[in-house]
Amino acid sequence: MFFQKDIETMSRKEMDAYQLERLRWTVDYCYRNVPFYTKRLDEAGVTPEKIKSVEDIKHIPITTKEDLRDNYPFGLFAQPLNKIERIHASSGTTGKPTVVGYTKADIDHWADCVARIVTAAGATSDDVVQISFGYGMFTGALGLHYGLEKIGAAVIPNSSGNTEKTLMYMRDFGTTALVATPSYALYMCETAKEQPFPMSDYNLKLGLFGSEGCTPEMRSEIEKGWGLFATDNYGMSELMGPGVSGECRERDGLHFNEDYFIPEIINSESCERLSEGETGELLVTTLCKEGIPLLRYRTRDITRLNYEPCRCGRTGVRMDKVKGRSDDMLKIRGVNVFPSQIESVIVGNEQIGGNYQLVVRREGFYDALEVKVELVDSSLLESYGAIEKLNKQLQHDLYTILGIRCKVSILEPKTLERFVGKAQRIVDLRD
Ligand code: DLL
Repeated sequence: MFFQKDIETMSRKEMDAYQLERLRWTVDYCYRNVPFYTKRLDEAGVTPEKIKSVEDIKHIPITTKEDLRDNYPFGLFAQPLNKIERIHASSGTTGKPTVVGYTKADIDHWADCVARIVTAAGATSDDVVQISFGYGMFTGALGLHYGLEKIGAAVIPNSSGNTEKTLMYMRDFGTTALVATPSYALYMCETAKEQPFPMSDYNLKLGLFGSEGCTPEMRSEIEKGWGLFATDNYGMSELMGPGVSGECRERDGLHFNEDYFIPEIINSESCERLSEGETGELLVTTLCKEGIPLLRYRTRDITRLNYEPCRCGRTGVRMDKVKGRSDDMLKIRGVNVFPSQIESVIVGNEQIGGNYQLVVRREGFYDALEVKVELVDSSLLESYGAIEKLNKQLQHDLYTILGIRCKVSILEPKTLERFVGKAQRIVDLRD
């Protein structure tokens, strides 16, 4: 079993001492190997000697995605390419991707981080795991792949797409665990139910989901559909990929791999550090990375940290499920709207499916939000009264949760696009 007790149950005092040593190492390593950081740290007057406690991290300048883009492709690498064993890139849809490189040690550490988290989620060497993330530049598939191999699971690298074949492998190989985005796991379930095979032909017990948000309502829909136990896994290519944090069986926050990463929470607008327990944007500093170490990297993800030990016995800090991103948070008529809030209303309604699309338009001086949803049963369309009632109900529920009115369009089943990777739910038609 890949439970690293000495690290995972360390006291806060021991972890602080460990992190302090690694933080000093990282600052020094960045200073010596990355000209971008030499300049940044000089400007800020930060030297490793000035870091006397983990708290002193606040004096280090913040690194952003723009810094990575400005230094595209390899400008922030701390090692020459002959020391780099693997290159990945982010899955961003706009502009140049952010490129990351891993040394041999980075790849080993990455596998350890993932192995720890999937073990906490309940995966073992008895599992047959199907990886339905896209293999390629995306870190999700290979990250989980190496971590699961490390714990001795039988890994099926079937990638995303070709859903019918994926389902055939799942039935024929007796797959016990599925790795996918939650939206793809739901779509796979929808497809499985349309096929002439009973759901009892599947043997799934564990879902290792991640790479995008998933509301509790959507998670329970996936769990009911497949009859599995689902955990949430968080990560980011710039930091490593999956393996930054993940849920254990208690599912009471995502355990952070604190010996590899220091998390902080800041206010997205002022960039001020927030106190323990406050919700804000996650900043992460890598502690062991050689290929591309990052100091105080802005993730744009909104969450909260909890330093209480977990019921599972692990003592490290846990982060809440990501509430949304500060940059895909929609501002509608001055109100902050997170797609996850809308998702919780949609998935909680039994007459409509889990797929939805949010369209934002400018109407006159105002922003208007349209929420497109799909019916589960198309026969409802025959009753105008029933559709009208459902529409009013959804508008009311959305208003209650968002505090703004929006238009609801109820569509026939399976009209909206399906995604095999991260779902793209927002269509913003404002300039
Ligand atoms: O999505 C890494 C990953 C792969 C994590 C597989 C977990 C499982 P990127 O493609 O660089 O990396 O996207 C990173 O995805 O900043 C979040 O906004 C979002 N994200 C990742 N995991 C979660 C999650 C991978 N569990 C960006 N919940 C991050 C919500 C998530 N959002």
